[in-house]
Amino acid sequence: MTIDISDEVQAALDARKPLVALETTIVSHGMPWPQNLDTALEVEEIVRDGGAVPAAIAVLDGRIRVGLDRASLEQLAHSKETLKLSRADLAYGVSSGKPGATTVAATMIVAARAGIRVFATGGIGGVHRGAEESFDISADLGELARTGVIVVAAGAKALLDIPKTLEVLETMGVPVVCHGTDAFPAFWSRDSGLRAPIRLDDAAAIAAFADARDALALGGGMLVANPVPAADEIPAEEMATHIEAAHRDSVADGITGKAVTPYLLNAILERTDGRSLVTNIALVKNNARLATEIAIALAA
Ligand code: PSU
Ligand code: MN
Repeated sequence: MTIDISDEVQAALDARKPLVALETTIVSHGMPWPQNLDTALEVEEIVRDGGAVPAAIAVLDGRIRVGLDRASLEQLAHSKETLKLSRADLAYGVSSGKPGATTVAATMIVAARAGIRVFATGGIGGVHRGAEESFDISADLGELARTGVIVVAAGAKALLDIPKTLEVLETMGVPVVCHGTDAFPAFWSRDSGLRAPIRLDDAAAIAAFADARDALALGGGMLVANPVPAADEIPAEEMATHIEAAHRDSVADGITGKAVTPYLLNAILERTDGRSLVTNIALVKNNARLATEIAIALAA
């Protein structure tokens, strides 16, 4: 086996304690230094304070690692060489021995192997704008369809094509549960203008729904869309101009493949003078809180 589980995570698994998986692409490619490391450490603290055990996932020295110490998180946060690993190249991270951070898709794969049912992140990948030309659809969507992990995210970024993203999720049979809202959230903004496919108002209801899916052996995961707190949101109208501009730049610069999402996140960070990052950090922490509550409800 190439999966190394930390002592803390293994002890929690053995004792059937609640666990929350965490991705690391958000650390290596999603946020700048040093906010990326600070946020990763604070998110772990939020999970612990809430009564669960955090399990950050990455590939280091040819081993898949579940449960990372500070030095490992720091390495991922600092290194320009860190690979962004999804389903297609997770095993390349292992065979090459290069350090790799895991996307939502790859984190789901590893979490499921380790027996962790809940995972907190910022936003999922989805159908990109212009996908009818570029065919750029994140592997995160296919993974949600096949791997049984509950992913808590602040919806999908408005720099994606949100209507198409929701259509693909529905086609693939992935439940989209909006937490405490009738509107599907758009990452930095609370309302994408699209309706919640399913609304549930607390962790207990979400856990009961997940258990009902398991009882039916439906397979696959689910997306829990948790809106950013109102105090931290940037309204959709305001984001729209920045997103348009960032998207135009990415096309003009010929950005393709896995470079697209990190490019857009950075372009928007610059265009909002860093405000998008403040919002991003707030929503990740908010998702860690809800994921912890869901993990506890599932363990009860
Ligand atoms: N959204 C963010 N920050 C991120 C990502 C998404 O706000 O860092 C990362 C996640 O790891 C997600 C990945 O799984 O980007 C999606 O990349 P792609 O679109 O290339 O599949
Ligand atoms: Mn892509």
